[in-house]
Amino acid sequence: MLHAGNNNKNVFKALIAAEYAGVEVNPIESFEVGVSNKTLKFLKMNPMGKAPMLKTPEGPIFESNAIARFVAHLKGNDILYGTSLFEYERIEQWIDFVILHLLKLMPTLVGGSTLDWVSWSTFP
Ligand SMILES: N[C@@H](CCC(=O)N[C@@H](CS)C(=O)NCC(=O)O)C(=O)O
Repeated sequence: MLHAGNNNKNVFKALIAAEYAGVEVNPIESFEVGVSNKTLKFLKMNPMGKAPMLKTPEGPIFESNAIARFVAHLKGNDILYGTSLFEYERIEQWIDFVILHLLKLMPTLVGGSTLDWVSWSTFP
């Protein structure tokens, strides 16, 4: 069960990975940022108090990239993570490149404001 609001940009990565990997991930429809993530129950699973957070049978996972990677691996590495160490690292290489370089350019590319720049530059 994915604890996050439906319009949380950090959730899309996990949902896209889930779609490609054939994994069912269900965001909690009633999740309300600023309320649901402040409850004691949520904080016990994720002391950072941030969404998204994935509740698995083995325990909770927070940080959207970790959640996306977890989902991508669920049905076997080769579906989204290649068939060799080299392929795996090439995939990791492009994930890091997008996170560390490309996403910072998004406001410029889509004409964002200074405020957008601040929020995007702290992404993820
Ligand atoms: N690095 C984290 C960022 C998590 C984050 O900042 N989530 C925001 C929503 S996008 C949040 O939970 N805000 C609510 C709050 O801080 O109370 C991730 O990628 O999961």
